[in-house]
Amino acid sequence: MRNVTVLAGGVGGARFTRGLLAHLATAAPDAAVTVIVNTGDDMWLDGLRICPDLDTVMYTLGGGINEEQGWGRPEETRRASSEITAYGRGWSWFTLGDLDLATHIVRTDLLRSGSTLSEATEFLCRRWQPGVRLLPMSDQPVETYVCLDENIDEHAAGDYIHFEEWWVRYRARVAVTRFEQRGLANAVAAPGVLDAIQTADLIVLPPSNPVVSIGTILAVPGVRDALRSTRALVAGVSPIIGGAAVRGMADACLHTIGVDTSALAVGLHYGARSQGGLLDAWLVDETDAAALPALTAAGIRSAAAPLWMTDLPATTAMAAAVLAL
Ligand code: FO1
Repeated sequence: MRNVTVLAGGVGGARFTRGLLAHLATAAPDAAVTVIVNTGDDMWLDGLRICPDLDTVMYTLGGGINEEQGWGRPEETRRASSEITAYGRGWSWFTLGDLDLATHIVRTDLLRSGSTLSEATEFLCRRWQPGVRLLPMSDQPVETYVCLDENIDEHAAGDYIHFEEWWVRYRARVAVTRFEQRGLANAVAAPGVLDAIQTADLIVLPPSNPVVSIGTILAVPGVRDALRSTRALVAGVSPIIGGAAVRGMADACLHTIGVDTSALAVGLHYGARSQGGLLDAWLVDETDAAALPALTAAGIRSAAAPLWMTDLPATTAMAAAVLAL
């Protein structure tokens, strides 16, 4: 087990990867891990380039994450963002903490000086030392927008708003009709991304949001084909336990694309590699063990294990279960 590649979104992907690293430290000490991260949540805010999922993975693996929140820094203050709000600028409902702002300022400084997002990410990782190679899915901007199905505040049905506004301001409780990844047409996989998929021994789809996180990475030209042709085994971990999203509002996203909120439905949504899909294996929680026969019948090797990512031992055990599968 020398090369492991993870396709990750934010909190779920970061926490799982932390467990994976802990497990590999004993099970396969010479393994190298590459994490390909969704950049569809990225945006320009207050003149700064915000990359929520890259920062969540970097902080989580680098020891700088606010553990309760799963994003941002611990012991944060909001003095600068309060001042920005006092000017009537920015998003008052989106917390840019003072410590977190330093990351956005340094990244934006690098981007304005001509660095690519990959180069800026590598620079930031020199400080945080996440213990993985952290790759944005693309160096070209790709932003997820959602189409509102109803009027709310200053928005009307049919309007598109940035995913983060839907997610943070409205907690995904406003009905949307579709997702649009803006910029995809001009996006290419970032340097090293396709190679990390093609040369991996194992590829893991962690319990990130299958629609707006994993789904966005899969939409980058060439990624899905690389996953289909790689010699690596592709194993996924269900983000749904007992018919409910483990975290975030994945159920709202799945509903929008017409996929049931169940471990079985998401596994079938990714599909069996033997049937042109992505998965060789799919790990579900013990409460969803009833789904195993249907998954096996669909050509997806499956098993049940505890999937609540309560702490590091739990995520380490999850990683062990994936590798055993
Ligand atoms: N999530 C929230 O629920 N509220 C916030 O105010 C918020 C601010 C924020 C700032 C920087 C950042 O990197 C992430 C932030 N997040 C916030 C989390 C973010 O919405 C999610 O991590 C992902 O976008 C969804 O996977």
